Amino acid sequence: MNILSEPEAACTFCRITAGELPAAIVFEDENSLAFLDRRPLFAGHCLLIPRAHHPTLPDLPPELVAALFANVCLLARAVEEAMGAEGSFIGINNRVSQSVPHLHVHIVPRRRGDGLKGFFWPRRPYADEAQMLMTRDKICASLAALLQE
Ligand code: DGP
Repeated sequence: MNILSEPEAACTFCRITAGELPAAIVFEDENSLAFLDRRPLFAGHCLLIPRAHHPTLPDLPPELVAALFANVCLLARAVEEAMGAEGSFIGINNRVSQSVPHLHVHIVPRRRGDGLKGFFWPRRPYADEAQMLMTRDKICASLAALLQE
């Protein structure tokens, strides 16, 4: 019997949470689950997800944020230690470049000179100080509106 309802039934990560799909689980608690990414950047690359189906980080209910990020910290330490890494990359794709629409935090062990070229993003400097200040003001206005909701 399928215990998942739409859209969870169609979601790969909900199916992993429900035990319908296999995964190399490294951690679980009441609200979250972490498992090895099946297409790792490096061995030890983990994905931490909320058990409940929230598509992106902004969709995560505020009361779940602190616990999820406490687990990000815990896993970053564990993955670095377990893999003998010098550091880690923590990343979240929201919609753009997000192949599974269920919030997931990438926890990737890193070493200096490890060749991870995908994160050498081209930088686009502001044309001038005025464009930078206009950008600041637009974001401040959006934030003020959101904080009034
Ligand atoms: P992103 O591109 O940020 O949406 O990353 C999605 C990651 O999820 C990608 O690195 C591959 C991984 N992934 C997709 N499907 C599965 C799966 O069924 N099992 C596991 N373990 N990982 C998956």
